[in-house]
Amino acid sequence: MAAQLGVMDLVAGVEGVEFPPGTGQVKWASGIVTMEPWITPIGQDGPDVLGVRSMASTPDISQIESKDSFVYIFDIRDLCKNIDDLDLEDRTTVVHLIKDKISRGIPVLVRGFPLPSIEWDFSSVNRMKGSLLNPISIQEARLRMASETYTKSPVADLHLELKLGDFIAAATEPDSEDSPKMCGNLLDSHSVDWSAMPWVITDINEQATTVYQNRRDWHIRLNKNAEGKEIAEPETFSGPQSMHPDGWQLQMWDLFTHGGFFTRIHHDAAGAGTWMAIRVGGKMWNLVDVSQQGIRSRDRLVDRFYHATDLFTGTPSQPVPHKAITVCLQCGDILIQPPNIMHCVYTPVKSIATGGHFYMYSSMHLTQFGCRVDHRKGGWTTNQVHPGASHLMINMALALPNFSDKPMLKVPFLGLARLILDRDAYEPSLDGVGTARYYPQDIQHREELGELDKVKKIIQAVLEANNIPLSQVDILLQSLGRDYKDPGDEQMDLSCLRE
Ligand SMILES: O=C(O)CCC(=O)C(=O)O
Ligand SMILES: [Fe+2]
Repeated sequence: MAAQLGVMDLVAGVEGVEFPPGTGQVKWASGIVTMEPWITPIGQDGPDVLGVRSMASTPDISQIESKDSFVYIFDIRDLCKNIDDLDLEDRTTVVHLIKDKISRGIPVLVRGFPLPSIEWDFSSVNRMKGSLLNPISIQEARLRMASETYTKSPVADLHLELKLGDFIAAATEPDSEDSPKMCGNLLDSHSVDWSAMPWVITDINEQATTVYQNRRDWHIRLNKNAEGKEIAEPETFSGPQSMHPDGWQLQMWDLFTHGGFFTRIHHDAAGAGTWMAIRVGGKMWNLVDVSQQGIRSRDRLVDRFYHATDLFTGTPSQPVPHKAITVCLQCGDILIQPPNIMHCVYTPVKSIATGGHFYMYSSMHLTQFGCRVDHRKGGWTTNQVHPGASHLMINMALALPNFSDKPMLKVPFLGLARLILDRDAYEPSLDGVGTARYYPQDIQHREELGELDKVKKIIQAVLEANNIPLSQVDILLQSLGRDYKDPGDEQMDLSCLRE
């Protein structure tokens, strides 16, 4: 695929190879032409085709003046003297800029950021993932079409199990009666090779920093014997020692996607920020900024996120005030999404992307709202549950004394306070699938409970030192920021945590 002068050819050589002969094409607002999704009901345009045509008609980022855009774009080479030998001053400037935008709910597109090159072939994927025989579970477009009617009914299973190598081969296998072609997406296969973690991301992974800072703590609640007496346990290990694997796996993963796969509109789960870098191929990425205009209540805003799930589906929806923009992501691009940004994605050629989730103190008000959306409507608005996420948030609160010498914004702090103090109000809803249940003896559960005792004290001490009564936290959180995305500029004084 050529990526010259910003014009990508996304159709050359794919018909009859990645796409069955006769697949239609669609022209996007930027002029880029791609193949349409080829999984459709016989003789009609299916929901994926309608969704992609609707995406294609939204303005392209290149057509919007930067002052009118809700996405912030820069080329890394314009902000750094030498990207091959980066100095701390440039690194600090860039990271500060990204954190500032993300904390305001503004997606950032970094261009010109080279990552180690890989290919969609057996040897490259074998090196990345260690085996082509490993079983994987993919989302498959034909199964989804069969299971989902794009009405608000529960989604039946759209997953298919196969070997990684067979999935890689299937991208270019022809459609035949004996073996129908598949169109799949392997999401969130956590990264083994971390060499492609961009430094702009390492420096915003604050959840990882805090797990390090808490390495000497021990807060595990002790088990009790039959008489209710605590059973002593040696503090053999210190620090968070029972992290759910998801807590580190969510940090970096690889996405392998067949040409023609459409991911419908969603926001990423657990109030996480997300980064995404293209390694092979490209993606048409539609960012949707749901507006709070005209409403004050956060619950009504949650309803807007719910109704926004009808956008780009070909199904009429309740009107949802929003802005939408298309970005054609290609190699060298890193898209960094704040929590809550809704997006739908079309992959017009076989692609590999590396990405991950992150949490930052300065965007905790966005995380708090995102978790609230998941709690009320998660079964519709998102495609994931992150069982490791709440322990990461607890770790961020636990590490607060380490930040008592740095500025801490008030609105994001209040977001974190709510997540900790009123945890049940933020449990993700799985719409009938059931919620995560732990055995009380489970070390992970006992550690979270012990840590919660501690972090509640930390949060309450800070609130008290800043003269904020508990009853005011939610009220302040909703009214201090003009928009739910606004972190404000008021600071919280953490000096009471110095000792
Ligand atoms: O690439 C895709 O199809 C979807 C990616 C995405 O939105 C996600 O991983 O959350
Ligand atoms: Fe997503």
